[in-house]
Amino acid sequence: MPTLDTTALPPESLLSETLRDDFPILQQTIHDNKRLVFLDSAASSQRPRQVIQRVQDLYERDYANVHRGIHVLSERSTDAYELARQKVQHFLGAKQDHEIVFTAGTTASINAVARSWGDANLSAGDQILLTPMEHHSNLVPWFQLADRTGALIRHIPLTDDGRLDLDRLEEVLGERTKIVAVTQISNTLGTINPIEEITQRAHAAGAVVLVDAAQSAPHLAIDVQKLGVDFLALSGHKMCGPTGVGVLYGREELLDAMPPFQGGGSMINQVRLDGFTPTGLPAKFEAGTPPIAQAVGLGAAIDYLTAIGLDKIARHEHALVQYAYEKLQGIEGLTILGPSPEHRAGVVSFVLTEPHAHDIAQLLDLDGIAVRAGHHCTQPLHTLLGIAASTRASFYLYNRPAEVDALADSLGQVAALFRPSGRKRRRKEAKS
Ligand code: C6P
Repeated sequence: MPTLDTTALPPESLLSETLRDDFPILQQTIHDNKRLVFLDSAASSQRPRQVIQRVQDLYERDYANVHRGIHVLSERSTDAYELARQKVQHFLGAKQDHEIVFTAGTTASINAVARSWGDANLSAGDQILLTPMEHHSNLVPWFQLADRTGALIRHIPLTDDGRLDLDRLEEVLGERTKIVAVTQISNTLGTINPIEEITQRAHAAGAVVLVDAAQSAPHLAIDVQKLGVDFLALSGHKMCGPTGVGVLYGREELLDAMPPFQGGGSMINQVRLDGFTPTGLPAKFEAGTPPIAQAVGLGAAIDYLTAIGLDKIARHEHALVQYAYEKLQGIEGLTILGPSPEHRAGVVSFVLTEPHAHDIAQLLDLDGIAVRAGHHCTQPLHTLLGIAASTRASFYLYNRPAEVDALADSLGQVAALFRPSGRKRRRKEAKS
């Protein structure tokens, strides 16, 4: 029998029970009438009716290309698109709306900075400071930049429990460090990193700071001015918004000095037969037709999240994670990756002695539970931890304590099935 921690009590839900009704996709059953338990929001969240409806309304009433036509629909569409930019500005606490650039997502935003700011500011021997817990999107663009410029990659070491070891920051942060690129929340360990402290120390050393907010913007209140960050990247699809849209926030003076990273329509002031002059912010960085409906949908997602309150969402998820941590720890053979709940957000990755992460995910799926398995695009971190893969449950505002119970029950059964006694039973069942 699984050894579950039966003493852990479910937290009282801090969010309204009816909020879950906003998400039509969560109302279904799968695999012979099993209620869908969606614990894969770190990969991509679900979206509420309010967001779906807003995008549909735009397409049905107001849609046209933006900043181009002198006609009613183009004006309405442009107003909706620019209003979305202002919503992002307020959501992030940015000083100016033109510090908000719409991109295709976090990956696109980080690549843009590495290409545009990086190529203009780095040369051989300069240093790029990263961390071992970064997503590949916050590693590979910097490796490519290092290849182009001869810059060197450094890493902030980790503590044994999966936090950044800032006591050792001075070992890797020096006068040749040009940029510190760090995630605010690890998509694998769930660790919440102290961005304000990192930014202060990086600035004191003369480096700029880019924050990967793919996993934090959906879950906690962000104020870029208070944090002091220079660049910040996020994805709409992880925060109840549509796919295909993301944000690059950059401080005005940095964005102003950067060359455009793509050329085409909209980003020019004047084009001649032999050249061009770029226009100002933010259009300089939005070449071509932008993700109009997606940006408007992201604006609706921001309205939705702020009406509930990011602090309330963060507290709700923290209570779920605390509960999941207590319950899963009671499963024999299960190891949770990363720090204790007080240092983590709504992500719980784990390994079982047996079976492999992919098999665990498949067995959970048969019980209606959606989790992610693999290296979660953090291969260097998994290598550092000495594992090839892990299974990850991630929580969002629509998850409930009963879903943690379902996860723990199902996992307990998977673990029991693969213990030596369970294996004997499986062999017997296979023979009969
Ligand atoms: N992580 C996950 O399952 P895009 O794909 O551009 O929207 O986001 C990339 C990205 C960047 N940084 C972090 C910390 C992330 O978690 C992600 C996306 C997903 O963990 C898909 S791999």
